[in-house]
Order: sequence, then C-alpha cells, then structure tokens
Amino acid sequence: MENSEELKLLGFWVSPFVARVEWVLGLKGIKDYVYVEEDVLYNKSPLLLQLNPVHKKVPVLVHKGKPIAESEVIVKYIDETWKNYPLLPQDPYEKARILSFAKFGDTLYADAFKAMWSRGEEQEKVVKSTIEELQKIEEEIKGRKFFGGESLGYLDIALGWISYLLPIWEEVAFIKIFDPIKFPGIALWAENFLSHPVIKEKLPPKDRAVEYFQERRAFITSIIYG
Ligand SMILES: N[C@@H](CCC(=O)N[C@@H](CS)C(=O)NCC(=O)O)C(=O)O
Repeated sequence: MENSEELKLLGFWVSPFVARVEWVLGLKGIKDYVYVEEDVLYNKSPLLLQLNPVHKKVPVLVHKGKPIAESEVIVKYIDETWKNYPLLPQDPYEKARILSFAKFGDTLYADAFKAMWSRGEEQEKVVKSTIEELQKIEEEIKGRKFFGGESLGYLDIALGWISYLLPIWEEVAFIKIFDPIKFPGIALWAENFLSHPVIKEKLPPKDRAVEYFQERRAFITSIIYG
C-alpha cells in the first residue's frame, strides 16, 4: 500500500473525470492518498499549472512525484500499477473493443453536455443524436449486471457519469434523453452502479450538483446565444 507522500490527486468535486479516478482508487482498495481540491473554473493553483501545463485540467494524479493527466490514462495507469481488481481484459482484441467503446462514450458525453446548454433546433438535433448513441450503449449492456460482467470494469468507470449526471442535466435543461422504458438495460445498470459501495461513496451531492449545472448552463448559453 502506498503512503500519502506518494499518491496525490488534484480534483474538482463535481468532475466526472475526477470521479473515474476516485472510483478506481476505491476499487483497488487505495485509501491512503492526498486529495487536493482545485478551483478549476476561477482560480487554478500554480501546482495544477505546473503539473498539467498542456491541458491545465483535473484530474491529475501524482505518483511518487510523477504527474499523470487525463482520466482514462490515469485509470489505465492505476490498473497496470495495482494489479488487484483488474479492470481490463488481457486479450488484446477484447481490450481494444472496450477502449474503442469508451472513446465512443466520450462522444456521447460531449453530445449530452451540449444537449444540456443548447437551444432550439440545435438542441433538438443533439438530443436526437444523444438518444441514438444511448441506444448503442443499451445494446452493449443488455442482459448484463455491469459492462464488466458480474463486477465493475473499465467501461463502467468510463460511462459511470451516465448514471447520475445525465439525469441531472435532463433536470437542469428540461429535456428527456434517458427514458428507462426505452433503455431498460441502462436503467438497471445505473441502479446497480449507483448502489455499489465504492461508487456510492464518491458521488457529488445531488442538490449542489444541480445548482452547479444550472449556473454552468446559464453561463454557457449567455456566451453562445448572448
Ligand atoms: N479529457 C479530460 C477532461 C478533464 C476535464 O475536462 N476537466 C475539467 C473539470 S470537469 C477541468 O479541469 N476544466 C478546466 C478547464 O477546462 O480549464 C479527462 O478525461 O481527464
């Protein structure tokens, strides 16, 4: 087990990318790390700018003094460094399939986020494509407890935001994307995912997250639509 001198995570309370890292640390049983909260919107710390000068974003994991940025890279790094509770299969093809599906999940994320802040025809279009993309996720999860099978795997972590952020975005933007009748597999998965003890422990408080995204939405729409 690492001691806190060796492992540090720079995060932001509502970031789904930071949550990925916290979930994986939890699944691996790594509790002894220092969490540093960053004000990523208004006041990035000199430490963040020094550790992630390219993207200037969280999460950043610092292991034995070495910084690693980008949540999916961090998740893979943790998975390769701590071998218990493996998240990715050994088989190169299976692994490639999961990684490319996770990449598709990032497209879905970008579309769902845009559905939250956009307006009018633009919003209708992006809501439609988000629903079509969600259908692909439904096909992947149907009949399974988790994407990883009986236990959480890489895709559960990558797509975890769907379970709690998507409903928040729908609430904030008065839109409907994640219909449990249309997507029963995802609905069941979301229930299983959110009741997992490791996941449950690292979720942002819902009321605060709703307020945060209401403000974000107002801010982004004011820039885009004036
Ligand atoms: N692709 C990155 C995205 C990270 C990201 O967007 N982080 C946000 C917080 S949710 C951030 O630090 N934003 C600051 C900024 O955009 O300047 C990852 O997967 O780690």
